[in-house]
Amino acid sequence: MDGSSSTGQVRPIGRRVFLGITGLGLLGIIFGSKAQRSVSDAIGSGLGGLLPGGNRFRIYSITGSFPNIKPASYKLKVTGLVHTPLTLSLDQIQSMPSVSLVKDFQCVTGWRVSQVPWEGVKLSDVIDAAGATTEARAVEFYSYDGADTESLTISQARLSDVIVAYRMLGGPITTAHGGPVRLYVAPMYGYKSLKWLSEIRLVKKASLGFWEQNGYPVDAWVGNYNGRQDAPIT
Ligand SMILES: Nc1nc2c(c(=O)[nH]1)N[C@H]1C(S)=C(S)[C@@H](COP(=O)(O)O)O[C@H]1N2
Ligand SMILES: [Mo]
Repeated sequence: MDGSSSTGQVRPIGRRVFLGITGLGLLGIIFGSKAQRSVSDAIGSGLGGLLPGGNRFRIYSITGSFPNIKPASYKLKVTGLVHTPLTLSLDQIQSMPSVSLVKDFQCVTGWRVSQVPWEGVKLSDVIDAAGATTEARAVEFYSYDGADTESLTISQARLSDVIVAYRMLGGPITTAHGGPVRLYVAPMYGYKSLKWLSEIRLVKKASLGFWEQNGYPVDAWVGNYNGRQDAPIT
């Protein structure tokens, strides 16, 4: 499996197991501890032990493996209802105006990581670089894993805390966390933050993404979920 050599004793739970025996609650594909970067490791926060779940990311992959993408060969396509379809290299993305955010990351299954530093470019700037046509009402996202898909409405996609991220936790986004480039949709549950982003496609109406086909809400605002109250991401 790509990435296993750098992550120690990794034992991913992949798609076959999920489809065979689990529901979404167990889809959490939890890798060995070396694959996880906690905020306390990365930025020296002492909060980790106080939060349920230990303030740690769980590393998720629907496929049970990681696409291994060299930063120098990474490409992001912007397609669909745009005036100028684009294929952007990592250098080109990084030469656009950048934004830095420090915000919590909340998975719908309950774990939360506080005050994660993120850096990237606004999704709305990427959309504007290609020029959405007036017909474009939604945005679909595709992953180099060939499995995960997501979507947002055009107005959600234009929020200033929805970014095409290339740094998190104080460094380049690792392969396990979806590098070189992933989405970070701050106000929504973590399943919207698609990893190994390959394509942004402007459409009239979005088709259901992977997690939505499996029962998660299309509008994933962090808040009340299944009776659990999650503090909004501010
Ligand atoms: N390509 C891809 N992106 C994904 C997922 C996935 O399995 N594959 N899992 C999602 C879910 S449910 C969460 S909570 C976050 C977890 O991010 P992490 O693996 O960096 O902790 O990634 C999201 N993006
Ligand atoms: Mo999640």
